[in-house]
Order: sequence, then structure tokens, then C-alpha cells
Amino acid sequence: MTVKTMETQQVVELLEKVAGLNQTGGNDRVKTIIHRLMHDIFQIVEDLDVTPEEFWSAVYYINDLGKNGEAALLAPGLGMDHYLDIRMDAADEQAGLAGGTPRTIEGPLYVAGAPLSEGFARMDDGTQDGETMIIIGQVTDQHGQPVADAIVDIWHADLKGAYSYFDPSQSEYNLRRRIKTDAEGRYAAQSIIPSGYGCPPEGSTQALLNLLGRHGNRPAHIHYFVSKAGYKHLTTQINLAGDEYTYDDFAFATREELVVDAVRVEDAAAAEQYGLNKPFTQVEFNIQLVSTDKADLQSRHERQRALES
Ligand code: MBD
Ligand code: FE
Repeated sequence: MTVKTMETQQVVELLEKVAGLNQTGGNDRVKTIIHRLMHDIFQIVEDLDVTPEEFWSAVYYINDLGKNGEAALLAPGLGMDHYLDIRMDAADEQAGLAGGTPRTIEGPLYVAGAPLSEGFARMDDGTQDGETMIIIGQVTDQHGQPVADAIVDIWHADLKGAYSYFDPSQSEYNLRRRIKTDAEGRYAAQSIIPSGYGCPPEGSTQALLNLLGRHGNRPAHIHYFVSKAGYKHLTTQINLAGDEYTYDDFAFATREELVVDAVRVEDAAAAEQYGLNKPFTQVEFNIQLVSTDKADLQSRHERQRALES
């Protein structure tokens, strides 16, 4: 079928009324976006000859997506979070603010207000018998000078690939901590090596990924927010090397500079240094911040987050 109606007066006027362009009230930015959005959806229906059956299955898909609370999970799966990163990277480049440790996506599983400590934190509650992970690193500026008193806000999954708060079986703020860097800009944490994440197998996100012939897995990874006044806020993650999905992340968050080796340490003296009496795995992630006087770049973007006031 090759029915073309998009350029008719009837459809042009319909889109204008849909977006409230003939009304004085409302919000101009929303009107502009909805006008363009609905135009482009109509255009897809025309160009791809979308059938009523296809159209209504999409509508009820969105209903299910919302019921499952998965809209912010589908978004990274469809590359939207990574696309925003690509834009922010390009904007930084244009503003002369490129450089430092690369950003990558936040994901939907941050919880605000994790316990804050100085220099070191124990992140796991001791209930899971995982491989002990020691994370160490130094925060520096673009000239390699240590950044003291930076807040390193770290969160990661447990052995099931699940995150505390969203997984109510875990203790409060399990595997979530904020650590203030010491005078040398250093931070350290003891935790357990996380497992990779997989989308809920019966969920809406996985249902669409199946239709695309895609999996819904992420490699083992550790999320970071790093901030200090005077520096560009950094949202990033590290991906552990050697995971099946390190270079095949359904959320497109892997960047070469963010792939980190997890190194097994068998040396008893090294273990003793952290009060451990058994081998452990060390992960080192050094972070370079970029200075800026632009206040809006010094804090994380606003978005809905658990327990954020
Ligand atoms: C995660 O742990 C995650 O980091 C992202 C981006 C999406 C789903 C689960
Ligand atoms: Fe994650």
C-alpha cells in the first residue's frame, strides 16, 4: 500500500492542534517537541505502512513497560543514554572541556545518600561469600596533581547481578558507598567482585530485545560519580576485563579506557595490609578530573533517582 497523507492540509492541521499550537496556554518547549515527535511518528506510520495491529501492539507495549517500571531500562538498551553521552562529549570538545577520565552512562539503579567515609569504605555487608575485591585509585586533575576531598560515590551489583534497594533482600545501601579522597587524592574500598547484570527475562525490555535478536546482558561493572567543586562532575563506570560481555554490553557503556583488569593477589603481606587473611582481587581505577568554573557542569544532571531529595 502506498497511501500518502502527511502533506495534506488535514494532517498538517491535525498535528498543529495535537501539539496545542493554536492555543496560547501551555509550555512552548513541550509544544515544539510534541509537534515534532508526533509528526515523526505519523511519518513512520506512513513510510513503513504500519498496520493497525502493529500500532496497537506498540501502544500496549508501552503500557506494560510502565507497569514493569522498565522505561529507564529500555532507554539504555536502545542506546539513548549512550547517545546523550556522545552529545555531551561533543559539547565538551566544543567548549574546550574535553579530556580527563571518559564519562559513561549512569544507568537506572543509583540510590542517593549512601554512607560517607574518609579515604576507605567497606562496601559489602559480609552476607555474600564472594571473592574479596579491593578497589584503589587516585583522583588527580588534568596536570596530574592530586585532588583531595573529592567525593567518590561508588555502586555495584551483588553476586546475583542485583542492586540493593531495587533488590529488597539486600541490606540498606549494601554495595553503595561515598568515599572522600585523602590528602593524596586517594580512595580505597573493600567489597566483593560483582556479577554482570541481566535484564529481567520476563520483562518488557527483554521482550523487545528478543525481537531484535539481542541479549540483555551487561558485563561485571562498577559505577562511579566523582565530584568536587571547581571540577566537571564525572559519571562513569569501569568494566572488568575478561567478562563475556565486556565488549558486548546491551547498554553500550563500555569504553576502552574504562576496561580494568581484576588482578588476583596471593601475597599474604599484601592481604595483611587490608586486614585480610586470604587472597583477594585488586582493581585499580585512577580518575582524572577536568577543572571548570561553570557551576552547572559541577554536579550531576537532574533526573529522578531513588532517595534523592
Ligand atoms: C545496570 O546495572 C546498569 O548499569 C544499566 C545501565 C542498565 C541496567 C542495569
Ligand atoms: Fe549497573
